[in-house]
Amino acid sequence: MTMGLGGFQECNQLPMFQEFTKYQGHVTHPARMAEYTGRCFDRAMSEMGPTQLNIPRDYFYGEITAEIPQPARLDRGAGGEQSLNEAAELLAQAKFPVIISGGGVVMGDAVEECKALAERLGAPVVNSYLHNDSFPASHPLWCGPLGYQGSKAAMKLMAQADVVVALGSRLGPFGTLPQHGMDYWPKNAKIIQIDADNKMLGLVKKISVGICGDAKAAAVALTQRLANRTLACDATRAERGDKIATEKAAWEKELDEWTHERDAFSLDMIEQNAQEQTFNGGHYLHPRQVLRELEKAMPEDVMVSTDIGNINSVANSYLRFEKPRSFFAAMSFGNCGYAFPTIIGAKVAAPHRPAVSYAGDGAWGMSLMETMTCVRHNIPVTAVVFHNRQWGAEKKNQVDFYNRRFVAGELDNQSFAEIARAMGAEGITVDRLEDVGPALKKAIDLQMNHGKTCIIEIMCTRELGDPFRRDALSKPVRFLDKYKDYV
Ligand SMILES: Cc1ncc(C[n+]2csc(CCOP(=O)(O)OP(=O)(O)O)c2C)c(N)n1
Repeated sequence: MTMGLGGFQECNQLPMFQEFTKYQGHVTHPARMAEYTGRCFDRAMSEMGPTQLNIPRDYFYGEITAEIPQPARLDRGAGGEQSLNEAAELLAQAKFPVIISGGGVVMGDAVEECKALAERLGAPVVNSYLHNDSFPASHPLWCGPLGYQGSKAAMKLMAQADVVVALGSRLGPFGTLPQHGMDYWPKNAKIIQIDADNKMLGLVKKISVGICGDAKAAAVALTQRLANRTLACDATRAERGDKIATEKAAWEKELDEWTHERDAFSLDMIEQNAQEQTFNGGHYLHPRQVLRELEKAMPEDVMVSTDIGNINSVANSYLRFEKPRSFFAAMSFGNCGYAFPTIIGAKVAAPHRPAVSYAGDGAWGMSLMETMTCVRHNIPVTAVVFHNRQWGAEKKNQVDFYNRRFVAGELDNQSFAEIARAMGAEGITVDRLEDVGPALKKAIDLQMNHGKTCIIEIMCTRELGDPFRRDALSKPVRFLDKYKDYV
């Protein structure tokens, strides 16, 4: 009633949220409350994103008689006949097909159907960026994630593809840009893209066939079309299987041996760390070694959320899952402070599953107060904090593009384990490699059998992995004399 008159906390909310929502329902009359509420839920499902229901405050009170709308859910189906037939034809001729299993496979419960298609083709399956739970890691055809800090095996196999099936994937830039010095995207390959949102088809990468459909139904339709035919790739199934196994073994070996970053800055940091006082007689640990130990100690059926930061990005190579809805990454939102609240939400939704969040110490500073939420509301989770005493991802840009002129990159923190204990949770500080796995196991036991939240802070070296977007930054150009000394 008083809108526009400058009341307490008044602001125009609809334009604020417009950019982040797929639909905004503004209730214009109390009698339409149920209708708008139902529509917001329906649109969130059909548009696959958040919607906003805006209720003027005075409509919170009073009585109405309304029909409660039934949820309306889209039956998307497999896609158009013609595009499915064209895709099947391309696949029948393919000599080295590769499948990208994307977020649509997770959202559409399509892992089994993706598996059936992959097995019919004998095709390697790579996860799209940060959708590491879109295909079981124990499957012989699984090759790991594409893109930023992803699997070299996935990228090397991708580079050989003559036909690519992007199943439920936007093919976003982070998952297709060059990585590990490899420009792996197969420029001459025919791309079949399947997405439930037609606006994603051909948006980032040029495609040969676009299928607007449900990932599960489309995978079934393609597998059916290929079931009783001889495919060009049938003859090389065993040979391609060997290639997949060889590339995967080579990547695992490389990861085992990759205990330090290999650039000049990291070497300097290793030296500096050696000179630094060690922690309680322990050591600062290299992030890659820590991530490998955590991977080995992960419990079955785990849910993991990751934050935004350098170590969290490197974690991509070490996070493997057996079933969907297990990995919750910040994706292209890229917001620091994301992982901990997210895993708290996941734990509430699935209390029977172990829940683990990863965060750097900077991002942890943005979210650690939620430890009290866990304690107060009995939501036991496990948080791993990579305590490298810096805003690493930002520093990496200052190393690569600003000649190591660090601006506000250092974080000399207090003990996060002690802060956790002060908030009523358990806290463990890890400064020896052999303690990483046991610390995680102990924290999971506390979570699952004693209802306790535990924060594990792991003392890490200041070494830094590859940056987010080499393509998005360039060296500064200095025009003024006073800046000439700065390269
Ligand atoms: C809310 C928010 N603020 C700032 C950033 C920019 N940012 C991206 S990564 C990063 C550094 C993260 O540092 P830390 O959590 O300590 O992890 P590290 O990089 O050292 O592993 C920052 C500040 C962001 N993505 N989100």
